[in-house]
Amino acid sequence: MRSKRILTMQDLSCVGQCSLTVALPVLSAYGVEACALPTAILSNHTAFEKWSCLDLTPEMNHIMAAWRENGFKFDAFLLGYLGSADIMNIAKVCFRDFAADGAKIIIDPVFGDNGKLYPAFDKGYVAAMAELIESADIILPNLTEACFLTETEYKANDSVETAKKAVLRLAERTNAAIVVTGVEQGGRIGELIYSDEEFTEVWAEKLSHHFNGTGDLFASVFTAVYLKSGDMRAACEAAGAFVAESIRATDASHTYGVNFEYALNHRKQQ
Ligand code: PXL
Repeated sequence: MRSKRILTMQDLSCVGQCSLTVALPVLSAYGVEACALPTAILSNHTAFEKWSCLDLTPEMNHIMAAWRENGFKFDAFLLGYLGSADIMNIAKVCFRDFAADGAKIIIDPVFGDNGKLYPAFDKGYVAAMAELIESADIILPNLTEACFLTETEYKANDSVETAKKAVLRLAERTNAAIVVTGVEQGGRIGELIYSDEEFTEVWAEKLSHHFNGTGDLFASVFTAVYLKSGDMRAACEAAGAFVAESIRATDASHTYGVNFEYALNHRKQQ
Protein backbone atom coordinates (compact mmCIF):
# COMPACT_ATOMS: atom_id res chain seq x y z
CA MET A 1 0.00 0.00 0.00
CA ARG A 2 1.40 3.39 -0.94
CA SER A 3 0.69 6.42 1.30
CA LYS A 4 -0.24 9.73 -0.31
CA ARG A 5 2.96 11.68 -0.92
CA ILE A 6 2.66 15.31 0.01
CA LEU A 7 5.07 18.17 -0.55
CA THR A 8 4.89 20.87 2.09
CA MET A 9 6.48 24.18 1.24
CA GLN A 10 7.11 26.49 4.19
CA ASP A 11 9.93 27.82 6.35
CA LEU A 12 12.03 25.97 8.89
CA SER A 13 11.82 28.00 12.10
CA CYS A 14 14.49 26.29 14.19
CA VAL A 15 12.71 27.17 17.46
CA GLY A 16 9.02 27.95 17.83
CA GLN A 17 6.80 24.91 17.13
CA CYS A 18 5.48 26.20 13.82
CA SER A 19 5.76 25.63 10.06
CA LEU A 20 7.97 22.62 9.10
CA THR A 21 8.73 21.50 12.66
CA VAL A 22 4.97 21.03 13.07
CA ALA A 23 3.94 19.93 9.57
CA LEU A 24 6.45 17.10 9.11
CA PRO A 25 5.78 15.18 12.35
CA VAL A 26 2.02 15.69 12.12
CA LEU A 27 1.73 14.57 8.49
CA SER A 28 3.91 11.53 9.19
CA ALA A 29 1.96 10.55 12.31
CA TYR A 30 -1.27 10.76 10.30
CA GLY A 31 0.12 8.30 7.78
CA VAL A 32 0.99 10.65 4.93
CA GLU A 33 4.45 10.59 3.30
CA ALA A 34 5.80 14.05 4.14
CA CYS A 35 8.31 15.72 1.80
CA ALA A 36 9.62 19.24 2.35
CA LEU A 37 10.63 22.18 0.20
CA PRO A 38 11.99 24.67 2.78
CA THR A 39 11.52 28.29 1.78
CA ALA A 40 13.76 29.89 4.42
CA ILE A 41 15.62 29.01 7.60
CA LEU A 42 14.81 31.24 10.56
CA SER A 43 16.43 31.11 13.99
CA ASN A 44 12.86 31.11 15.39
CA HIS A 45 9.47 32.46 14.37
CA THR A 46 8.91 36.18 14.08
CA ALA A 47 6.76 36.61 17.17
CA PHE A 48 10.04 36.58 19.14
CA GLU A 49 11.82 39.90 19.50
CA LYS A 50 14.84 38.89 17.39
CA TRP A 51 15.30 36.49 14.50
CA SER A 52 17.70 35.63 11.69
CA CYS A 53 16.47 34.55 8.26
CA LEU A 54 18.25 32.83 5.37
CA ASP A 55 16.16 33.03 2.19
CA LEU A 56 16.43 29.71 0.34
CA THR A 57 15.14 30.87 -3.03
CA PRO A 58 18.31 29.90 -4.99
CA GLU A 59 18.49 26.51 -3.29
CA MET A 60 14.81 25.83 -4.00
CA ASN A 61 15.64 26.04 -7.71
CA HIS A 62 18.54 23.59 -7.28
CA ILE A 63 16.32 21.19 -5.35
CA MET A 64 13.64 21.28 -8.05
CA ALA A 65 16.24 20.74 -10.79
CA ALA A 66 17.36 17.52 -9.09
CA TRP A 67 13.73 16.45 -8.57
CA ARG A 68 13.04 16.92 -12.28
CA GLU A 69 15.92 14.59 -13.10
CA ASN A 70 14.67 12.03 -10.56
CA GLY A 71 11.12 12.29 -11.96
CA PHE A 72 9.43 12.94 -8.58
CA LYS A 73 5.68 13.65 -8.44
CA PHE A 74 3.48 14.55 -5.46
CA ASP A 75 -0.17 13.72 -4.70
CA ALA A 76 -0.70 17.01 -2.90
CA PHE A 77 0.93 20.28 -1.93
CA LEU A 78 0.54 22.12 1.36
CA LEU A 79 1.87 25.68 1.38
CA GLY A 80 2.39 27.73 4.52
CA TYR A 81 4.73 30.61 5.40
CA LEU A 82 6.68 31.34 2.21
CA GLY A 83 8.59 34.52 3.07
CA SER A 84 8.77 36.42 -0.23
CA ALA A 85 6.71 37.13 -3.31
CA ASP A 86 9.45 35.53 -5.48
CA ILE A 87 8.80 32.19 -3.81
CA MET A 88 5.23 32.33 -5.10
CA ASN A 89 6.58 32.15 -8.66
CA ILE A 90 8.66 29.14 -7.65
CA ALA A 91 5.51 27.59 -6.16
CA LYS A 92 3.72 27.91 -9.52
CA VAL A 93 6.60 26.17 -11.30
CA CYS A 94 6.57 23.50 -8.62
CA PHE A 95 2.84 22.79 -9.15
CA ARG A 96 3.38 22.67 -12.93
CA ASP A 97 6.33 20.27 -12.82
CA PHE A 98 5.66 18.00 -9.85
CA ALA A 99 1.89 17.42 -9.63
CA ALA A 100 0.79 13.80 -9.98
CA ASP A 101 -2.54 13.28 -11.79
CA GLY A 102 -5.35 14.78 -9.68
CA ALA A 103 -2.93 16.36 -7.20
CA LYS A 104 -4.55 18.74 -4.70
CA ILE A 105 -3.09 22.16 -3.96
CA ILE A 106 -3.83 23.38 -0.44
CA ILE A 107 -2.66 26.89 0.42
CA ASP A 108 -2.62 28.41 3.87
CA PRO A 109 -1.71 32.01 3.04
CA VAL A 110 0.08 32.64 6.41
CA PHE A 111 0.87 36.33 6.59
CA GLY A 112 -1.06 37.71 9.57
CA ASP A 113 -3.30 37.26 12.59
CA ASN A 114 -5.41 39.33 14.99
CA GLY A 115 -6.08 41.96 12.33
CA LYS A 116 -2.36 42.59 11.61
CA LEU A 117 0.30 41.45 9.16
CA TYR A 118 3.26 39.50 10.56
CA PRO A 119 6.39 41.73 10.78
CA ALA A 120 8.10 40.37 7.63
CA PHE A 121 5.19 41.18 5.29
CA ASP A 122 3.62 44.13 3.48
CA LYS A 123 0.77 44.78 1.07
CA GLY A 124 2.88 43.64 -1.90
CA TYR A 125 3.15 40.20 -0.33
CA VAL A 126 -0.61 40.10 0.21
CA ALA A 127 -1.22 41.06 -3.44
CA ALA A 128 1.11 38.29 -4.67
CA MET A 129 -0.66 35.80 -2.41
CA ALA A 130 -4.05 36.92 -3.75
CA GLU A 131 -2.77 35.87 -7.18
CA LEU A 132 -1.22 32.59 -5.99
CA ILE A 133 -4.45 31.35 -4.42
CA GLU A 134 -5.99 31.29 -7.90
CA SER A 135 -3.99 28.04 -8.39
CA ALA A 136 -5.36 26.37 -5.26
CA ASP A 137 -7.96 23.64 -4.74
CA ILE A 138 -8.44 24.60 -1.09
CA ILE A 139 -7.35 27.72 0.77
CA LEU A 140 -7.15 28.02 4.56
CA PRO A 141 -6.96 31.73 5.46
CA ASN A 142 -7.64 32.84 9.03
CA LEU A 143 -10.07 35.74 9.39
CA THR A 144 -7.26 38.33 9.25
CA GLU A 145 -5.83 36.87 6.04
CA ALA A 146 -9.27 36.56 4.41
CA CYS A 147 -9.84 40.25 5.15
CA PHE A 148 -6.44 41.41 3.87
CA LEU A 149 -6.79 39.32 0.68
CA THR A 150 -10.10 40.99 -0.14
CA GLU A 151 -9.69 44.45 1.44
CA THR A 152 -12.57 43.65 3.77
CA GLU A 153 -12.71 45.55 7.06
CA TYR A 154 -11.53 43.23 9.89
CA LYS A 155 -14.25 43.01 12.52
CA ALA A 156 -13.33 40.37 15.12
CA ASN A 157 -16.57 40.85 17.05
CA ASP A 158 -18.70 40.30 13.96
CA SER A 159 -16.58 37.52 12.61
CA VAL A 160 -19.13 35.27 10.86
CA GLU A 161 -20.54 38.13 8.78
CA THR A 162 -17.05 39.49 8.13
CA ALA A 163 -15.86 36.04 7.03
CA LYS A 164 -18.87 35.59 4.73
CA LYS A 165 -18.25 38.95 3.09
CA ALA A 166 -14.56 38.10 2.55
CA VAL A 167 -15.38 34.61 1.26
CA LEU A 168 -17.73 35.90 -1.44
CA ARG A 169 -15.01 38.30 -2.57
CA LEU A 170 -12.44 35.48 -2.55
CA ALA A 171 -14.79 33.33 -4.61
CA GLU A 172 -14.68 35.96 -7.37
CA ARG A 173 -10.90 35.37 -7.57
CA THR A 174 -10.50 31.65 -7.09
CA ASN A 175 -12.44 28.46 -7.71
CA ALA A 176 -10.80 26.94 -4.63
CA ALA A 177 -12.90 25.72 -1.74
CA ILE A 178 -12.42 28.23 1.08
CA VAL A 179 -12.02 27.40 4.76
CA VAL A 180 -11.81 30.49 6.96
CA THR A 181 -10.32 29.55 10.32
CA GLY A 182 -10.52 31.34 13.65
CA VAL A 183 -14.10 32.52 13.20
CA GLU A 184 -15.76 33.20 16.56
CA GLN A 185 -19.36 33.38 17.76
CA GLY A 186 -20.96 33.22 21.22
CA GLY A 187 -17.91 31.82 23.01
CA ARG A 188 -17.23 29.29 20.29
CA ILE A 189 -14.49 29.11 17.68
CA GLY A 190 -14.64 27.41 14.33
CA GLU A 191 -14.36 27.43 10.58
CA LEU A 192 -16.54 28.78 7.84
CA ILE A 193 -16.35 26.44 4.84
CA TYR A 194 -17.41 27.59 1.36
CA SER A 195 -17.57 24.92 -1.30
CA ASP A 196 -19.82 24.42 -4.34
CA GLU A 197 -21.44 27.80 -3.52
CA GLU A 198 -22.57 26.56 -0.10
CA PHE A 199 -21.57 27.65 3.40
CA THR A 200 -21.00 25.17 6.24
CA GLU A 201 -19.99 26.13 9.76
CA VAL A 202 -17.98 23.95 12.14
CA TRP A 203 -17.93 25.02 15.80
CA ALA A 204 -16.04 24.01 18.95
CA GLU A 205 -15.58 25.45 22.42
CA LYS A 206 -13.18 28.42 22.39
CA LEU A 207 -10.20 28.07 24.71
CA SER A 208 -9.03 31.34 26.17
CA HIS A 209 -5.38 31.27 25.14
CA HIS A 210 -3.87 32.38 21.87
CA PHE A 211 -0.67 30.68 20.74
CA ASN A 212 1.58 30.86 17.71
CA GLY A 213 1.70 27.91 15.36
CA THR A 214 -1.89 26.76 15.86
CA GLY A 215 -2.75 27.72 12.27
CA ASP A 216 0.11 25.56 10.96
CA LEU A 217 -1.03 22.70 13.15
CA PHE A 218 -4.62 23.07 11.93
CA ALA A 219 -3.46 23.08 8.29
CA SER A 220 -1.33 19.94 8.76
CA VAL A 221 -4.06 17.85 10.39
CA PHE A 222 -6.68 19.21 8.01
CA THR A 223 -4.54 18.23 5.02
CA ALA A 224 -3.76 14.72 6.26
CA VAL A 225 -7.38 13.94 7.15
CA TYR A 226 -8.72 15.52 3.97
CA LEU A 227 -6.31 13.56 1.76
CA LYS A 228 -7.45 10.31 3.33
CA SER A 229 -11.20 11.04 3.58
CA GLY A 230 -11.95 13.68 0.91
CA ASP A 231 -14.26 15.22 3.55
CA MET A 232 -13.61 18.89 4.38
CA ARG A 233 -15.98 19.02 7.32
CA ALA A 234 -14.44 15.92 8.93
CA ALA A 235 -10.99 17.39 8.29
CA CYS A 236 -11.98 20.66 10.04
CA GLU A 237 -13.45 18.79 13.00
CA ALA A 238 -10.36 16.62 13.40
CA ALA A 239 -8.00 19.57 13.03
CA GLY A 240 -9.98 21.77 15.44
CA ALA A 241 -10.11 18.99 18.04
CA PHE A 242 -6.38 18.34 17.66
CA VAL A 243 -5.49 22.02 18.11
CA ALA A 244 -7.75 22.24 21.19
CA GLU A 245 -6.12 19.14 22.69
CA SER A 246 -2.66 20.63 22.04
CA ILE A 247 -3.65 23.92 23.71
CA ARG A 248 -5.09 22.08 26.74
CA ALA A 249 -1.81 20.20 27.11
CA THR A 250 0.29 23.38 27.00
CA ASP A 251 1.83 24.64 30.22
CA ALA A 252 0.91 28.27 31.00
CA SER A 253 4.60 29.15 31.28
CA HIS A 254 5.21 28.05 27.67
CA THR A 255 4.45 31.08 25.55
CA TYR A 256 5.51 30.51 21.96
CA GLY A 257 3.79 27.38 20.66
CA VAL A 258 1.57 24.50 21.73
CA ASN A 259 2.23 21.03 23.09
CA PHE A 260 1.18 19.18 19.95
CA GLU A 261 3.72 16.51 20.85
CA TYR A 262 1.44 15.47 23.72
CA ALA A 263 -1.61 15.50 21.47
CA LEU A 264 0.17 13.38 18.85
CA ASN A 265 1.16 10.81 21.47
CA HIS A 266 -2.33 10.58 22.98
CA ARG A 267 -4.59 10.83 19.96
CA LYS A 268 -6.93 8.16 18.74
CA GLN A 269 -5.87 6.82 15.34
CA GLN A 270 -7.71 8.35 12.38
O1 PXL B 1 2.99 30.08 12.45
C1 PXL B 1 3.12 30.95 11.39
C2 PXL B 1 4.55 31.35 11.16
C3 PXL B 1 5.37 30.54 10.40
N1 PXL B 1 6.64 30.87 10.17
C4 PXL B 1 7.19 32.00 10.68
C5 PXL B 1 6.41 32.85 11.47
C6 PXL B 1 5.06 32.52 11.72
C7 PXL B 1 4.23 33.39 12.53
O2 PXL B 1 4.66 34.32 13.16
O3 PXL B 1 6.96 33.95 11.96
C8 PXL B 1 8.62 32.32 10.40
